[in-house]
Amino acid sequence: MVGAITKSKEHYDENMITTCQTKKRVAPGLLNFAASIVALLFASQVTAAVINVRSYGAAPDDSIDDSGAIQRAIDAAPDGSTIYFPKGSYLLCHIMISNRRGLTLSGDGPALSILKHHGSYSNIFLAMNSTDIVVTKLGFDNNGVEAFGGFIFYNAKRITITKNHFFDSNKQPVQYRDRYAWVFARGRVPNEDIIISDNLIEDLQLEIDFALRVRIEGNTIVRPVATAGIGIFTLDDYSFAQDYTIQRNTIVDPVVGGGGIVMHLDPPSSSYSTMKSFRIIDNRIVYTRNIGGHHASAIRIGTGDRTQASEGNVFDDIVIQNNVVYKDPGSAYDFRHSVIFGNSSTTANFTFDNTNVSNNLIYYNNTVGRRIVDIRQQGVNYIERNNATYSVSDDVMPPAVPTALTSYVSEPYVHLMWNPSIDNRAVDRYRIYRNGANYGYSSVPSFVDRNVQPGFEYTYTVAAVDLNGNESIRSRPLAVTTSGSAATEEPSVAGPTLTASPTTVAAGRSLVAAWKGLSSASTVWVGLYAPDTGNRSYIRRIPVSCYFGTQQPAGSCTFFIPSSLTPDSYELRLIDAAYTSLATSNRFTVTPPIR
Ligand SMILES: [Ca+2]
Ligand SMILES: [Ca+2]
Repeated sequence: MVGAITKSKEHYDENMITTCQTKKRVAPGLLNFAASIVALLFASQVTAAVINVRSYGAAPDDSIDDSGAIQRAIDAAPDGSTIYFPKGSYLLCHIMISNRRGLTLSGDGPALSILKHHGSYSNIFLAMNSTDIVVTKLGFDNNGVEAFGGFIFYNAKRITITKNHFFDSNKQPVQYRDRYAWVFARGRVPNEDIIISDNLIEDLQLEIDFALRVRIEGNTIVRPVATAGIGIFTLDDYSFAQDYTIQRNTIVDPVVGGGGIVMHLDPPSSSYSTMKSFRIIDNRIVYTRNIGGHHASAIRIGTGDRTQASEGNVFDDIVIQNNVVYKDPGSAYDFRHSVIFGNSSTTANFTFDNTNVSNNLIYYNNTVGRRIVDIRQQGVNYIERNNATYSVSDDVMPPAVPTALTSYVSEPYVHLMWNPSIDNRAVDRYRIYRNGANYGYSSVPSFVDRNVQPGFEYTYTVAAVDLNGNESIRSRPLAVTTSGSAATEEPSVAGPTLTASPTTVAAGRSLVAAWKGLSSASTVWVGLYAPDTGNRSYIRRIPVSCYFGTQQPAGSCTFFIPSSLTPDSYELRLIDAAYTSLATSNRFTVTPPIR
């Protein structure tokens, strides 16, 4: 049936719940409610604190379930506390945050502190009637939850979810059931004031139903599995969703029932619902070269089935502007309807009022004449203009902006980490900026800055670069202040150092590369570079063993300068196998060859 999309009904159901793997739990209900009231009363008498889950018995990186310990830590935490997950992988499920206010869940970064689903409950966290919750710097692993899943909120207010990574180490079939990272479901009262920013979500979906004032910004969502990458649904009659800003997100391969961004009646027969004041702007929806199949639109609003009658529904004040849709020329995927689709009919009986679909940019080799924009039942004050289509033969799509740039302080260095970026083909490297200037490259989503002084603030941003040289938007900036006071004399250098001598050498001759302070046994090279180039752009390199023997903490090699090298200023770098620069030498001048 053309246009028929009905979501799987896999919403929260207490009857589905069994237990976590290794402990007996009381099903949520009056007992738990009473317990959380006790916890709340107890909590209010205690000063807010940082609660380390390990001090409540949680033990990472073993095979033992940590749900009980984590639940005890949360229940004992006073309002305003931070529940801290030191780095490691914790096993848990169905942690209840019930009638709580002012809790922060935080870790050492989404690559280091992992909360992995374990057992047969259908969720990792369930937050009921709770306000002022922050979730940050954590990795979540749905680990094969078959339906629903993830971190679920009901009746939530003032929730901030930022700098996390949600993934699934046990991927399930696609186009089968909706499976979530974060889901705000329909409870007694609307969810309000929700911010979801700077997160990476892979093989799972994001859904925010029945809510007021929602900001979904700067996230990357890869391979949603059933209905939508970012979905907003009514979930029966008399629902509403209002004041949503969905901007600067990247959605990759949403080959799902609905599309990349979807706001739908659910079920299509639902009535008397309002979806009003949506700003869907500056998002990128990307179909990679490896994706096939067809069905979804990039952005889809209205109903999943316009043959079903409904009444009293309002779709009003919807702006879909400046979005980019890119279909890689190698992709076998094709749209079944239009790229941006507003689905209604005289039977569905609602119109799209005060709707503006403008300045969207579509890279698409449209060989079958699909409509780019098709909004049915255009209502009052409908505007549609400047939606341009370009055919594409090469990769012009930069990678998604790196998310969740965080630092893990390990004095005296600054260790930076971020979520992997996603490209329609492949990310080649990451470019690190310090205080706004190009500072280096990394082939992996981390970087160690060894050239820092105590008592200084450094501001970093990171961009991803693909094989074609397309560079992403830079990440959100991260300011890191090193501890200690600013040095008044020559700072002691704790990291490796490298010197090149003499400082003038003719092409075709040699200089001496000398290093000290190497502590790692990993493969390290001395490379010849033009200044301000990436670490992969070496002109020549040799192992610090000078091709023989073993690597020593300190030593020197004779370094041959090719006779073909253009006379200019150059430098040597110590680089490891991951192309991280451990040290940069003094610069030296290469003069024309002596003939
Ligand atoms: Ca454990
Ligand atoms: Ca690309």
